Amino acid sequence: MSKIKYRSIPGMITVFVLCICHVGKTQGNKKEPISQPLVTHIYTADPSAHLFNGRIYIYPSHDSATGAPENDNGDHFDMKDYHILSMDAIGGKVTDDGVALSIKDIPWAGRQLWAPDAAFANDMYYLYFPAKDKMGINRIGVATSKKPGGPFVAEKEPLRGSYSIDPCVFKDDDGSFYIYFGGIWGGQLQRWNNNKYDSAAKLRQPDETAILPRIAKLNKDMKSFSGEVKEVKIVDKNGNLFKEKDNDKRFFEASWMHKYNGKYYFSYSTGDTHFICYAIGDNPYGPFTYQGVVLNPVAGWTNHHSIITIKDKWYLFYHDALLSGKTHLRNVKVTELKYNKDGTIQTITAYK
Ligand code: FUB
Repeated sequence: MSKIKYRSIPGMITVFVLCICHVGKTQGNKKEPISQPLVTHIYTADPSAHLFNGRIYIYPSHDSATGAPENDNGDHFDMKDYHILSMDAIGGKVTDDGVALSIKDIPWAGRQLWAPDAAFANDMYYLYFPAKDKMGINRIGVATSKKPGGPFVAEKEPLRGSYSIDPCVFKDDDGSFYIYFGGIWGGQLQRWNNNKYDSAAKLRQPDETAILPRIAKLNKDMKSFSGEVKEVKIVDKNGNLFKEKDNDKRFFEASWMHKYNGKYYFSYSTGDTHFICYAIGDNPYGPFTYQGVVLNPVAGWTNHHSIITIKDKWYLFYHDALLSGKTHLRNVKVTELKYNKDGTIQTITAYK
């Protein structure tokens, strides 16, 4: 997520232009959103959806206006707890199971509970979440519950060897679990090279290869990494890695993995260009070959999603800031996702 540039002058202009475009689309030109917020009693974002016991569970960030100042560190994304949403079917009544985990109950966390994900294994539900530790370094934690809607109890320490933001936990058909993570700019991924932290490390220059998301296999305990954290290669059709200047295609944040017809689909946000893109590979580690756009930019600055199948249909869960008009106060939504015969995804625009 942008913690710096979209608060700089060019970034502010980008946000302003995007807002104007969306207002124009949704009001001036009488364009309407294709989906309504799933809930409006709280602001929610970054929806990671799963089907557990035949019920749809959505693990979102819980946006709130805490009055934290807007600054280069993104302090106004000051989320303090998680609420889990669930429903029997798409279009059905959405239930909010209340506070599932609060930052005050996470011993290692300092602030900012950002985009989470969840998994089921060992007769237990695992909630994976990023937060800044007490030193201000983004780490990924895990919490457990016997129920998919929580409440969850956090481990005393973050996952050993974890860093940055936006965990996505994927279960492969052989029962192995993998965790994808990372986010540049405010997500601090640029500070991690060869899994070592350098607080002074800078963002890449336009002609340098883009920073890559990360993957680790999870051990059976679901609370530790099996082996080293690796980079996930996203390449163009010629097998070349993207450069930083390819910022309409290169990885920024919001990893998601799903499998379709035996292929691995890695999708992600391009951040400062606001697309959800995807790339296809033959195994969980990649490389993944860039294919195109899943979701065009939405109202607000951030774009973050998940993709799951329910009863032979596929769905995209996403968020936008149409209702509040404020980048840090978002609402989660869902719409159907369709494939072409060749396995490519039909691009979605969230406004008619
Ligand atoms: O919600 C906080 C952050 O905003 C997430 O971690 C990013 O993916 C962006 O959506």
